[in-house]
Amino acid sequence: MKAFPEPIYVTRPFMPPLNEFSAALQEIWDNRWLTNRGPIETRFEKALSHYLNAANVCLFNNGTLALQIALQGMEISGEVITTPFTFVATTHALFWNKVRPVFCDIEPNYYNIDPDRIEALITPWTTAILAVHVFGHVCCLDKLANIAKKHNLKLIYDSAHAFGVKVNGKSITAYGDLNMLSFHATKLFHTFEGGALVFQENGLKSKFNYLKNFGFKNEVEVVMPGTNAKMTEFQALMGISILKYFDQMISKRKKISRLYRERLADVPGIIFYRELPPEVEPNYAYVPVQIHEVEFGCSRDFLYEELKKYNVFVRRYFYPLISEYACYKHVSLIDSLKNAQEVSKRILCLPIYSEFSLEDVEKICDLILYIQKQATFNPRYNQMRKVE
Ligand code: T4K
Repeated sequence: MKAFPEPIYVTRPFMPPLNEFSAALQEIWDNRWLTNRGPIETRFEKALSHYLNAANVCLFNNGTLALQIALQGMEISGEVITTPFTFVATTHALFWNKVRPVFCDIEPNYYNIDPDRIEALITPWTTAILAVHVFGHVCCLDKLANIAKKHNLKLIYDSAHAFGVKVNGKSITAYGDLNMLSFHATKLFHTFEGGALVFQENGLKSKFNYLKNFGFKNEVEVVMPGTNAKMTEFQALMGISILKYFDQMISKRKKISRLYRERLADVPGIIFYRELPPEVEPNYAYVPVQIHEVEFGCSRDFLYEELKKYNVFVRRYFYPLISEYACYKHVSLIDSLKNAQEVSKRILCLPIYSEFSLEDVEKICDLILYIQKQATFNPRYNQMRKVE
């Protein structure tokens, strides 16, 4: 098999046509207004509110700071029950608010927090559940809402992966007390860097606006110790420019995602997540598969390394688990995290992005099957097995 002539990454950002974007930049040049609540940010916020059908949207310069500010603004304290199978920023946002993360295991179908294990972890110090719609797979919304209500906990969703996902015709951001969205370059919808909070309680809006702008109420009043987490006009412009292509992007990604499933779902040892329920309209943000070494014929890590030789750079999102990172190893574990550990050892995210051709998807699938065939006879693989 031949290597790809150019590197194939797990994702590439969607770029709007350059002539369109550069023409739109004229407005920023004319305004000479670059940040601090410019007109384009205001326009983007309105456009998003409309797209998400949400009354309360607040923009930020990235998702991590958005989540940190959300926790601070909502006065979350003590302990928060969360998943270890996510990007490390989810837990960092708790840490920066001096809140103790209590890791709860995930369910094996979609890799989200297992609602049936949450109640056993609730203590008098628990103030919230911080769940993640990992890979854009929807959490058990009803179960989580019931637990939160029963125990008077805030229900916060890290929806960094879930922009564009709908449930029963409503945006995913309509569920829970608050949702954080990430618009990082690696997300299917991006603003270079960026993020947003979408929330139900009207009163939080001014608090979030203060917190992201040093706490300024006006020129002479600082009403709380805020930080700087403002979105720039350039970021907002990128958001507006991409929003109009978003539906097209999703339908392209759907084809890519389907093709991977068609080609690989029946291969022994390659496990796809369970098909999403009919009430969910997915965004096809990621193509996560699990590689089961015995049935597949080689390990996830061997496949990951071999693919690199063919110029294919897939990612092991999310390995290691957050609870295994040096900075969180001290967090005592109450739950066993057995599923999370298993999934983390086997997960591999395959390349998907809007401009990725179906021919290249076919080639990646052929390559995976080729590496599988070669593995048994490959001395490097046998060496790796001995070391393990
Ligand atoms: N919560 C969750 C569940 C999240 O997944 C994230 C972010 C957050 C919270 C925090 O949101 P932000 O503060 O980021 O808004 C990437 C992203 O940096 C991170 O945003 C994302 N999650 C995470 C899942 O993935 P890395 O370390 O894998 O990124 P990197 O730079 O290795 O990029 C991956 C691939 O993407 C590259 O191999 C090539 C391609 N790429 C990347 C960039 C930045 C491009 O083609 N162009 C680019 O500009 O973390």
